[in-house]
Amino acid sequence: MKTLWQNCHAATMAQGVYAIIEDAAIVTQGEHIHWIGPRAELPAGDYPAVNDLKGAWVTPGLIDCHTHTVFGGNRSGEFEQRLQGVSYADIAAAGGGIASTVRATRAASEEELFASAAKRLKSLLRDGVTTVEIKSGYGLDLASERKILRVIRRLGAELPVCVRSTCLAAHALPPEYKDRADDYIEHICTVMLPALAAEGLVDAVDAFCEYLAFSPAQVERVFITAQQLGLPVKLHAEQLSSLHGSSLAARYQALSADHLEFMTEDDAIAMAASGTVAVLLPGAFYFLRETQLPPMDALRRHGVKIAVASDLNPGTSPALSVRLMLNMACTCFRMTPEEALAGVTIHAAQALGMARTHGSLEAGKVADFVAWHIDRPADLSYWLGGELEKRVVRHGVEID
Ligand code: DI6
Ligand code: FE
Repeated sequence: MKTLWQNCHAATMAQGVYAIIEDAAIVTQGEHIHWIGPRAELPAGDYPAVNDLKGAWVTPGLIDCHTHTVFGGNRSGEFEQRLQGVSYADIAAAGGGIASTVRATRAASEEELFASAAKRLKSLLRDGVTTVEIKSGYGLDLASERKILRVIRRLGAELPVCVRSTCLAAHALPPEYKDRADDYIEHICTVMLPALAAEGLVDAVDAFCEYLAFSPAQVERVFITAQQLGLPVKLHAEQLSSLHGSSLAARYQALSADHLEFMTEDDAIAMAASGTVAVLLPGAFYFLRETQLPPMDALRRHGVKIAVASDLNPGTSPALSVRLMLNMACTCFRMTPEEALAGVTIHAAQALGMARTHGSLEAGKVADFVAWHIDRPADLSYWLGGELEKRVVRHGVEID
């Protein structure tokens, strides 16, 4: 059955720009967009269901392409300590930081992890998110990573959102492998990834390439294993220092390299050549009070596609709003509202390998869209948080 949605304007985001259609009409059929264009050109036909969008602006459903939504505990206590003058290094030496989240995550039941992650995910959904990527990476042993990945799958099954799962076993060194990083990488490649992939729990593989995490050589071993398993790769790269992880990611045709504050122009050239998306994470930049900006000019000049994501995690980006990330991308990174919106739609879809079916309003794509009661698309980057009046359509059906 065909459904007509009309009395709206559309920012279709095709080709990564607004590509506005004023006084648009959208015809959905089942889960897909059947036709979209100016209402004056609507094909004659029988539309048994007609929805009046009352002048709303329609955009693709938002896509948050980098989150760590599933974790135990939280670190607001550490945040408070740091503001009282305790250093990050002192906190880490006392067993805090990422290690404390790993302990809390290992101790939590699948049920507890699901309940806490569902609350956070619902918060993201209130911003019109219809697709989200969630990483493991706070378990760091086979059973705990499996537990997280199963929660990620269950979130996708039970909440009205398409969920992509990424295995980030190479996030940090677990305590039982202290001073044995190569052995842990070996364990990931020979035991964890093959088992988790065989169980159908993994859509992509990620790693943290950083002097305080894993070296490019170690990351490369993870990438080779992922490719043998037929899984696409992504990388946390150039967040705190320049190890050229983003160039390494490009060599492995990574879907994305993420963070990138310390990347070089040569890294940008390599990413442009391989079509690797630059995922910028303004929440982490802001929360860490980073001052090194990602090289926006080089990314633009070389035509690297830029996505924006929340990085929702307990240590460096406790961000529960994607629209707030749009504002931060504009204020912190000087992205335009148009670039920022492309960053949470079509370019985010590309960062997940889903651009053929998601991320823009085009005939043939999945009918995931949001009708916003706003004056113009820039309002999505303009307002700082809060909630905007909107209607969300997922797979052609309106959801609450
Ligand atoms: N980069 C980050 O900012 C987070 N992970 C990563 O790879 C930090 C995670 C944490 O501190 O819990
Ligand atoms: Fe991250």
